[in-house]
Amino acid sequence: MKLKRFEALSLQEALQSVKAELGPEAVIVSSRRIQKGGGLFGLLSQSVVEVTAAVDRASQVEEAPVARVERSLQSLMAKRFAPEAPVRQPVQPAPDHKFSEALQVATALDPVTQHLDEMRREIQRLREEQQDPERVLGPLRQELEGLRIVVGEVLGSQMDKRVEGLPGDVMEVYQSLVIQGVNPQTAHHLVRGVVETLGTAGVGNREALKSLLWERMEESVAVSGQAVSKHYGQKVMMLVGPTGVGKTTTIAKLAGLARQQDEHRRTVLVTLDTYRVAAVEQLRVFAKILKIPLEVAVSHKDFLECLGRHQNADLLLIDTAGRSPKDQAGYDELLAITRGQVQVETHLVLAAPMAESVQMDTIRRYQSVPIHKLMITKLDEVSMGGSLYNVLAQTGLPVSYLSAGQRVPEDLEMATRARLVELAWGQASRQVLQECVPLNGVVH
Ligand SMILES: Nc1nc2c(ncn2[C@@H]2O[C@H](COP(=O)(O)OP(=O)(O)OP(=O)(O)O)[C@@H](O)[C@H]2O)c(=O)[nH]1
Ligand SMILES: [Mg+2]
Repeated sequence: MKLKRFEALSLQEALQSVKAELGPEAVIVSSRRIQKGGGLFGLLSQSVVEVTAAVDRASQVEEAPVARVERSLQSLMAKRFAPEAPVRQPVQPAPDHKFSEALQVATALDPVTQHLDEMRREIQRLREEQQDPERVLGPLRQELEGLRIVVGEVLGSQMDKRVEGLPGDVMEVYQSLVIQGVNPQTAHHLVRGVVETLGTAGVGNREALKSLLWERMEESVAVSGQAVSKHYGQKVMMLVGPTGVGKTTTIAKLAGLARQQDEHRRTVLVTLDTYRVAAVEQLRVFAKILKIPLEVAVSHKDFLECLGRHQNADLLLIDTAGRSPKDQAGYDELLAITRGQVQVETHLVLAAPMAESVQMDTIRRYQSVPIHKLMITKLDEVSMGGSLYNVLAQTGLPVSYLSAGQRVPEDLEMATRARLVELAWGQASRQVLQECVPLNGVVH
C-alpha cells in the first residue's frame, strides 16, 4: 500500500493531484483544511486543503475511463431497476474514496437517471398491466356494460312501441316480464308468439294468454332431472365455479341427498381445493357428519390414485377451488381432470345474485372445461329472476339443482322447468299464478 499526502488550495485541486499521481483507484484516507506557512504569529499563513490518499498497488488494475463510466451506469441502472429498489434515496454525502469521480459521473448522469426513472415507472406500469389484464379490461368491460344498458334501453323503448298496438293484457304481461329483468327482445318475442298462436280474439282470454306464455317460457329453458340418483351406476360429479358461489355447501347437500336416497350408497367426497386450509376443514366437518370418506387431492396424480382407491364407489363428488377469471392454470387443471379416462360430469355453480353479464362471462370461461350442467345457488337472495331466465334461455344449458338457503342438506331442490319460470316471474309469479289456474300444479 502506498500512502501519500497532497496539499492544494482547494479540495478539487487536491483530488486532481491524487488522481493524477495515484490513479483512479486511490482511496481518500483523510482530508482537512490547515494553515500553511505564515511567519510571525502566522500573519502570512495560508489556508490549504491537506488530503491523505492511499493506493493498493497490488490490486490496482487499470480500467479505461469509458469502461468505468459504463460500469457506473450499469450499477446505477441495476439499482434503479431492482424490484426492491427503494424510492429514490436522499443524496448521501459521497464516501471519501473516489467521491469526486462518483460525483462527476452522477452529475453527468443526472438527466439520464431522471429519464431512467420515468422509463422504470413506465415499465412497471406495463408489467402490472400484463400481470393484471383486468386493469385494462376492467374499464373496457364497464364501458361495454354501459353500452349494453343503453342499447337495451333503446331496444326496449322500440319494443315498447311495437307492443303499443297490442291488447291491454298483452302489454301488461310484456311489461311485467321486462320489470322482472327479462330482456325486452325476449319478452317481445314471447308475447308476439303467443298473440300469433291465439289470434287477436284469443288473447282476450287472460288465462289462455298467460298459460300459453308460461308454456313457451318452460320450453325455452332446460333441466337435467335428478343428477344424483340411486338408479344410476357409478358417477363422478365435479362442481366448478367462481369463488364463494356455494360449491362446497352444495357438495355437502348432494352427499346428504345421496344418503337420503339410499343409506348404503357408497359416496366419497374429494376436494381439490387445497388453496385454503379452511376449505378442507369445511368439507371434513360435513364428511364426518355424513359418515362418508373425504379425500384430499393436492395434485392430478393424487386424484388418479384416489380414483383407484375408490373404484367401487357409487358416487364421487369432487369439490374444486373457486377460480378467478385470471386463473388460467386453474382452468387447465380442471381440463386435465375432465380429459382423463374416467367420465366426469361437470356442474358449473352460479349464484343467482351475480349480474347477468358476469354469469354469461363465467359460462364462456368455463366452457372449455367443458360444462355439462348448471347449478343455481343463493336464490333466496334475489327477488327478480328475469336475468337468470335470459341466461338460461340464451345458453340452453340444463339446470340440475337449485339452492335457496344455507341449510345442509335441506335447501336443495332438483330444478324443474316450472320452477325456473316461476323464478323468472319473481315476485310477480304469485299474482300471475293466482290469476291463471290451474298451471301444471306448480302453485303450492
Ligand atoms: N343465502 C345463501 N347462502 C348460501 C347458499 N349456498 C351457499 N351459501 C353460503 O355461501 C357462502 C359460501 O359458500 P361455499 O360453499 O363455501 O362457497 P364455495 O363456492 O365453496 O367457495 P370457495 O371454495 O371459496 O370458492 C357460505 O356462507 C354458504 O353458507 C344459498 O343457497 N343461499
Ligand atoms: Mg369451497
